[in-house]
Amino acid sequence: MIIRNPCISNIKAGYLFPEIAKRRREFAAAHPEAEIISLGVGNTTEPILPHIDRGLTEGARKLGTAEGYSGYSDEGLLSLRERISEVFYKKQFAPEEIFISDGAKCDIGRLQLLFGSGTPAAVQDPSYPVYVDGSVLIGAAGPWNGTGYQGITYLPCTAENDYFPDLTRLPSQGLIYFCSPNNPTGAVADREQLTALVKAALAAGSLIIFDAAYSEYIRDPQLPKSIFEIDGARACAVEVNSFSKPAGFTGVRLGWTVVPKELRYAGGESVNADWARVCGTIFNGASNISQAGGLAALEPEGLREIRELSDFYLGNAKLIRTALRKLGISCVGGDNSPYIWAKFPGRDSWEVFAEILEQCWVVTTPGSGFGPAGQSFIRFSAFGHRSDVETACKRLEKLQP
Ligand code: PL4
Repeated sequence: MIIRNPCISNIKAGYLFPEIAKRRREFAAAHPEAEIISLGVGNTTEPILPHIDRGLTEGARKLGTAEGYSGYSDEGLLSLRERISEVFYKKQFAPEEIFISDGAKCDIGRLQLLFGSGTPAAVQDPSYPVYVDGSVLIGAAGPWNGTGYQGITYLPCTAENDYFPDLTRLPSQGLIYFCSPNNPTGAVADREQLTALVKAALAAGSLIIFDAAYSEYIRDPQLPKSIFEIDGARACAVEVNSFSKPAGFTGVRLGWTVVPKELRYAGGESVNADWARVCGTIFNGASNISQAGGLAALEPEGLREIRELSDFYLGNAKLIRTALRKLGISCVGGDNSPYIWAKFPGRDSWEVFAEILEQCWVVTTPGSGFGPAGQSFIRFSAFGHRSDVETACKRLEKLQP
């Protein structure tokens, strides 16, 4: 029979979110009376708001007409790429530098393929598991050495360093996955910190994959929403972003990646040209309907709706944070991000996850699933109906911190 891909054998555990779903199913099967509420996976719950919804339905309707029909749109609608440049980047990028995708996670996977198995990587610890698991799957990292995967530099981000890593440990000529606002801690790097990151990446000859999937949750006007607000970033960074969390497109699927033209490899070749080559080979473009929705989302009324929707989830975040603090549980995040990062000193994350599920019927995400520095933490997601969040907060009072 065919031999298993050894990179897959290197993966230590199941992917975090299906593992949580499995444990939820097992608990529900054993306790059919439990009315479970999820503050686990960061999955949007509220209906798409009317203007954006009209964009989507109109996009679908047009496909049924001779004048409005369209087929493949590999690199994305020109009008959408231009509008993204205008809304998010003060028009600093040409349309050829913006690639429309079916979401940030899918682009992270394709970026991993672009840089291949020989490139070392550094991650914020804790961080979104796709950076590490995807690196293992393509053979850029692994096997597991007891505390982490070989080939990955884990950069602890804790209260002690203000959730910003020690940049002296960056790999040379490697990838740096950096997510701000961070999933799971909710920490947002300030301008000074991102300037230091860009300088360090340039000095190390490394490339930053900046994940800005939660940028529309930033409310503090002093905090940068994009790595491209920082001088020098065009020579050392790509940015992935998404309509999932701001517009409720987790199921619709739409995102984008910015790859500046001046970004070069050590040998002088263009990263932008290679990215176009990789995407052209293994991706056939985002859905035309999603893109029509994305265009509506970036019109003034759509942007107002993005603000309204993200304000709603931030309202949930405030309720969760307040409830936890009232119980004496120390936590951060939730002010410029939809995640609250709560500490349970000396405890195992999965044990606390089980306790919250059993005592409160609330699903959370164990911090250790985001990296070694996440041990003893729990992530609470603010994506939920308001009544569910209120009920969950009430039930959390059963916890003994
Ligand atoms: C569960 C930092 C959530 N099945 O929807 P996309 O692909 O545009 O964006 C995904 C994404 C990208 N970057 C960051 C993210 O946190 C996410 C989504 N993360 C979470 O609970 O951490 C959903 C996870 C989903 C998944 O595996 O992505």
